[in-house]
Amino acid sequence: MRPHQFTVPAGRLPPGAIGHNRGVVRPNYAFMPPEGVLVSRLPQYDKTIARILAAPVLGARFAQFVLEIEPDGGSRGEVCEDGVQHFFYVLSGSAQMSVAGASPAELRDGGFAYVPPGMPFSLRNGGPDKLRVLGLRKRYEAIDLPVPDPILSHRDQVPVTNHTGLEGRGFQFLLPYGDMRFDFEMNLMWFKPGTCFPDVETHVMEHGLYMLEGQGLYLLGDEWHEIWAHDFIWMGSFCPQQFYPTGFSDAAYLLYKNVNRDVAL
Ligand code: UGY
Ligand code: MN
Repeated sequence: MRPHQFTVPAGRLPPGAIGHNRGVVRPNYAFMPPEGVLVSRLPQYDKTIARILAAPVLGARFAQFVLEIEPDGGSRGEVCEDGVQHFFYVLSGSAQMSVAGASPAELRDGGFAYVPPGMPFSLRNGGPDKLRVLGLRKRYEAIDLPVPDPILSHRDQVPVTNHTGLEGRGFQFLLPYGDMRFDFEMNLMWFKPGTCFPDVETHVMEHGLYMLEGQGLYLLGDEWHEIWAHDFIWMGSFCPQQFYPTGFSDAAYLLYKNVNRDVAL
């Protein structure tokens, strides 16, 4: 019998506490289902809990997190962090977002914002429901080019492309692709049922992956993991990786990837 088939009184859990934990943390990857990611509170946000998914203590060279913001909550005044870029993607609810140098905007599901290093911003819940936002912080790797401008947009404004020639793949590059001012990408990756990567990838770039829709099997190192919506994966440099969608509907994830910079020696 499976754990969810046992009837248990209110306040008790079915058996299977160990056998049904999907999460793993390894030296160069981590797979985190949301149920185990406990709550943090952050001084710069009011009426907000944060679920921190990736951080330097894990091995990642960036921080990634989900903010759950109550109505009338959000950043306390303006947030500004020297040398650090922010990226926000609205998972559900309505965000009032303002970034110095850009017109303020209301961002709904699929809306996103890029905040250049050291630029003040505010992020507030402007609706009656809880606001859920996926956030990312990354220290900017400056080169001999001006820093990027702020961006407030929506995924519907970004074309779906497919450079692979493989049926059933779709890509949305939320940040300008190939623009050397940017040192990371945030890409929506779409998969029709039956599509998968042509090869196992092994590359220097790191990933933070947030599963948005659908389900599938993810190869990390030499282990397969079953993943579905709301799961998070950190992949360190040179972590072998492959995705096989399963199920009957499209699968989609939002993928952080550090790019456009040479290896630091
Ligand atoms: O672009 C990428 O690195 C991407 N194909 N990797 C991934 O989805 N794990
Ligand atoms: Mn990859």
